[in-house]
Amino acid sequence: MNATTPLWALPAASDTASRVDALFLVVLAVTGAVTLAIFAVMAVFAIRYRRGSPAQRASPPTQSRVVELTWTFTPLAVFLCFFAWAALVYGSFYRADPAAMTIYVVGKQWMWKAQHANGRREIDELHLPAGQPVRLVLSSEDVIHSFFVPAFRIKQDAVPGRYTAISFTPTRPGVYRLHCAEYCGTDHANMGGRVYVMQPAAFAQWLEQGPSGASLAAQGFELFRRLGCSGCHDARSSVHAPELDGVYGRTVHLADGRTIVADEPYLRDSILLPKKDVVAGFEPIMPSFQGQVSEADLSALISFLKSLQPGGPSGK
Ligand code: HEC
Ligand SMILES: [Cu+2]
Repeated sequence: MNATTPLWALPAASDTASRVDALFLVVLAVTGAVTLAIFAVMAVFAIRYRRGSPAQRASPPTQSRVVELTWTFTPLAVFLCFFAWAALVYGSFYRADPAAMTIYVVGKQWMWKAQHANGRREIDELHLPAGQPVRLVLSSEDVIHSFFVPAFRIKQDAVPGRYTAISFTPTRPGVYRLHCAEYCGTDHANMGGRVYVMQPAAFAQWLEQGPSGASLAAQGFELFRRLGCSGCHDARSSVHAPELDGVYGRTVHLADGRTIVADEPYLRDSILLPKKDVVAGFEPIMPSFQGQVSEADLSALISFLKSLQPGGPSGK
């Protein structure tokens, strides 16, 4: 899409876009039809009962239960259908395909930084393969930003201190605009860039190019040793700390009786706020790494923890 493309010609470049558009068009059609019908009836009545017309005006009806029930419950039913449909569409943004490719995206005044699993990084650009489900895990280094790609019809806040995620499948190769949709300071209007949806083969080639560094999980392993995590969490360590193999997706029993599924937000909190969710059977001796790790470090550490799956490192 370029600057001269009119808004109504905005392409639908993802599965979410088609779902949002279908809902929007049906709501527009139904409310538009009702609006036209109301204006038509108004016009008919204005003409029929105009001053001096021979219309019958004696004893107008004052009450009709059938009419009142109909105009109350028909719109209610129609709007509840819209609500249910919209809830399904909304829910689909947050239900990731198990095969989805995870990309970490960090908002920062005033840029978007992305990290792919193989270690490739980009700024104000995001390359994606067509037809492959992706899941963006968003965070922020300063204030609230909002990741907005109109051609995908997705808009998701990136909030400091926590992870948010959104899932979709890009469907149409092309170049689309990326914006920040949450006022975040002086250069907010310039915060954004381009999303490139590529054919899978071209994407695989792109991913291999560029500065060849370690994968995100390998960078995480490096940090895991450098920050001293392994000193406690290594199987040979004398410190009583949980075994981290297969931690991602595990159901964790906490000291206060709650159970929680170890997802990315949980792993994040384990590192930054270890006292928040203390694992049952362990002493709360783990120090907080708040201020010692950047958002980029966190995504590397979490990728590493996720790669510690019983099935072997996956790097997803
Ligand atoms: C001083 C020892 C120590 C260090 C250093 C340490 N941890 Fe821990 N960690 C623990 C203990 C003890 C627990 C269990 C109690 C708790 O939940 O706070 C734990 C819990 C965790 C959990 C939750 C595990 C589960 O089964 O749910 C994760 C994830 C974790 N640590 C990751 C890390 C990472 C990553 C680092 C390095 C950045 C690190 N830890 C450094 C001792 C440590
Ligand atoms: Cu912003």
